[in-house]
Amino acid sequence: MSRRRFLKNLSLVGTGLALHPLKTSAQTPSAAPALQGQPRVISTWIHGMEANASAWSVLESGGDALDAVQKGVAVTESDMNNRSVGLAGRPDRDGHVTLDACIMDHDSRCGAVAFLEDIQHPIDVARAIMDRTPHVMLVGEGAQQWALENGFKKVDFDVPIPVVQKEYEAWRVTSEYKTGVNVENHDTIGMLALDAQGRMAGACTTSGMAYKIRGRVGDSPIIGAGLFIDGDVGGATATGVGEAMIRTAGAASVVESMRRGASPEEACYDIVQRILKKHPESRGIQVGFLAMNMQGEYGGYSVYNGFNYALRTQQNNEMVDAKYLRTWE
Ligand code: SD4
Repeated sequence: MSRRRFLKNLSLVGTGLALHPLKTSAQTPSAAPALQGQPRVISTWIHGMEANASAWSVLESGGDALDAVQKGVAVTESDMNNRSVGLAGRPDRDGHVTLDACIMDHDSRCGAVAFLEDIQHPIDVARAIMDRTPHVMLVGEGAQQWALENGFKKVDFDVPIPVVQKEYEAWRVTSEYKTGVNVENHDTIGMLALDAQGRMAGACTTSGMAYKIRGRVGDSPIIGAGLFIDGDVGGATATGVGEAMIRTAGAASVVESMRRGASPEEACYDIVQRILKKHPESRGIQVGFLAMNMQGEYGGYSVYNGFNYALRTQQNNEMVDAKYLRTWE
């Protein structure tokens, strides 16, 4: 099975290269260490270290993975230096910061909020929608109205924050819009946690692509695109250009690959391959996936180099470089 998958994947790499003669550094997936029976948490990018620390405080005291991921990503939402998660993020092209988030557990319970303004913790709103409504997702004005009726408050500082407003005004001079994700704007946080009782949960939160069209919603609040958990199999989350994840039901596809026997890293590799196949003009499009199965194996894979994730277990507290297909030119 493993060898067949590997050969099949290699032939896809070949096809991709023939169509798109980009510089490639395709790396072969390998099995991550299994850590059965112990809690663990992984999350996207360097800010994941701090977010994991908060999630870990829940996990190490025997807490619920769902509480852990909510508490973990809320740290990044509060970070006033983060330009693509939370209210210190960059605005849309009309100057409004709009937030997207979702949360999901091993029982397929989930909540999501999109196009939300002026509320500091969209992940808490997503959790509240999950816990207190018969729905999965609320958006925009209606989401804000529901949140205010349910105990959330609007922040009392200026949004965009002054430094971001200044940058935005400079951007407006040219108003050049690129959907790229690069070293300056790759900060969405996606987190997956497995607790000591073997329950898995995930969370994803973002202010989305900088200077997007007003009303644009990416993958991050969409169950199945930016995040998916199935308690029989495992979970996956994504970062990068959200349109690519939505077009391929990215996170759900990763979970389905694991269901068919792929390791987490192989499953992430599969979806990265599929995205390239479906996106002939994929030059400069970065996407990165993280996955974990119910046995505690984990892995990641991205289109371009540079994607990394934070790992916290009883033994580890470190950044891991994901494998990738291509290097930036
Ligand atoms: C989006 N996926 O809104 C998000 C952006 C992102 O790292 O992940 N940036 O498309």
